[in-house]
Amino acid sequence: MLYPKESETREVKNLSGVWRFKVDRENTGLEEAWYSKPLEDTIPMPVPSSYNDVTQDISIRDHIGYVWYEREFFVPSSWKDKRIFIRIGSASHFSIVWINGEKVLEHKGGFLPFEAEITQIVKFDGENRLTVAVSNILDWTTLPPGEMRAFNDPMHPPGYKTLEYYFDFYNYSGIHRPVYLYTVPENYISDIRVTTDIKGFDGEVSYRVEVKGKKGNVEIILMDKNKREISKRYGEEGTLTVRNAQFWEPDNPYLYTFKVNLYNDNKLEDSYSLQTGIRKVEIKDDKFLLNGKPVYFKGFGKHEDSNIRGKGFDPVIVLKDFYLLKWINANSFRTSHYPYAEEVLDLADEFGILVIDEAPAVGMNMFSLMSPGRKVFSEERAGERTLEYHIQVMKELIARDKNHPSVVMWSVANEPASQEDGAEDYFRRVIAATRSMDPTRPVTLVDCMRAEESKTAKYVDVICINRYYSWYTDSGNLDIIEYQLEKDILDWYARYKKPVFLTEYGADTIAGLHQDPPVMFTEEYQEEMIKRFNNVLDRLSFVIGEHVWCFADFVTKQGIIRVMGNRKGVFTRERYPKKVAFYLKERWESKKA
Ligand code: GCB
Repeated sequence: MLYPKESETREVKNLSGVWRFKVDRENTGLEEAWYSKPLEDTIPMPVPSSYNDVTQDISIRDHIGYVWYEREFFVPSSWKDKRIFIRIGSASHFSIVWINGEKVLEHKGGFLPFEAEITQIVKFDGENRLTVAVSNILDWTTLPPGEMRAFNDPMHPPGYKTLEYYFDFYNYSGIHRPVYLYTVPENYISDIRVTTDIKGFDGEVSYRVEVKGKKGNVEIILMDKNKREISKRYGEEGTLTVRNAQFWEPDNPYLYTFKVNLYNDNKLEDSYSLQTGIRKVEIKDDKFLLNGKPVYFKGFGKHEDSNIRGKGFDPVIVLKDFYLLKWINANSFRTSHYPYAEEVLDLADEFGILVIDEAPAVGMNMFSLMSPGRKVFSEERAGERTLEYHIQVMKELIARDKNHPSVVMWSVANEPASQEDGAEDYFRRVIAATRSMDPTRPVTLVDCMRAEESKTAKYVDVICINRYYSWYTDSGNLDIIEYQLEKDILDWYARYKKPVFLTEYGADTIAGLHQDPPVMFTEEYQEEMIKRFNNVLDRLSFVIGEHVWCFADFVTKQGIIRVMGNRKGVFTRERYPKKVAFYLKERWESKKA
């Protein structure tokens, strides 16, 4: 799936801005066909943004079910001989789209784009009405999963219901990423897949172009950073060799431009360009190799989360995060716990940040931990339908992100109940499907169980584990960390003989709280805890990375173990550094890349 981009043959119209918005309080909008005429009693709402924190109305913030968005747009007459698409970057979690009252699209999944061709539906002689209904309800056929809980007890009024979910971030909802209208010509380039390899000093750029309509003649032009042509080739499939190539890596994120031209009857019909980095990733002898050299991952698990906007895409906060990553000498992050905006990955390519790209499969464990005996990976919960959908999500994720040099590994899930028998077959199949869709990148699953319990570790390329010694267990006892962590990691390695990556460790820390000797929630405790963890990592040569949890404080659902959200950020939610940030900056400056 190609990102909408302008070119000699394509136009893009960004529909972001202030839309009309209405909460479907009784969830009757579909039945009453609200899409058939302009919405009544609306309020203004920004797109993209989560809607939850924008108004002062608690019933909007906490609404469960559909909300409706609407705006008008015009289609220029110059678009008459073009194909026209509408594309929504993401909306959480289930969306239906109408144009002039006609349904054009339905999509399940809150973190990936969806689009439809609307050439035959749009009007050129007047306003077009765009209506989008978005539901935030989760169930066992969505990722992440969740469930509606009905209370049939005397202490709750009749009909009282909540949406339960078992992941640790707030279920922000709404249209979260930009909405575009764009054009392509009658016959057009519908997809491009670029893979790269390294042969000595040379780079190999292999590609496959898909064309919809008349095939014509496909021309490929590879250009250097200064847009100078360095290679040219014809055909829908092939390989270009770049002599003495510049390889993409964090210290030199060199991007080439890969331009595709489609000619029909000797006339340029379509043109699309993307950025590509020549690089190779592989796992060899306990090491993660980038361009043949071992990489040590330094960085964070993150969230798309900021005040007021929630999960809404905002280039200001996104850029701030990249400058902070560079400032602290990080070289990587994980898109915990869902795919991030495509614009984020473009910037990761440009900034030279390695990305572990994670599926929205999170919250598939607490359920069984909280209610022993009840299984997640069973037919009534994460069964065959969830599995099929999970594979579909991996397909959509790979379709979207396959060409990013920054994406170096897929993570199929965060902390599923890997100890359950049912998890084995489930993840064996998800991982096998992922590998077959993209054989060029390693695949992992982020585990929180013990080495001997995990039934899924044998299928992954890298053992990724999350650990909270001295926090959730042996709370306050910093001295226990090194003993427990070392034993634990050695056990993983002894059993699986695979590189180990500590993908989460950290402590809730309220910026401004200080005490010495350190106690929990102070800035000193966070720093000391992370130092002790790092002592162990430094002793074990098969450890390939450390991602502190979390990059910044973020909002969670309310509950007694969260004080205005999860405070394990190395930066506050406003992106101010806590004490530990200065320690990490120094450590990562000298730590081998
Ligand atoms: C975890 C989860 C993450 C939580 C974190 C915590 O293991 O992967 O989503 O936020 O722990 O702080 O509890």
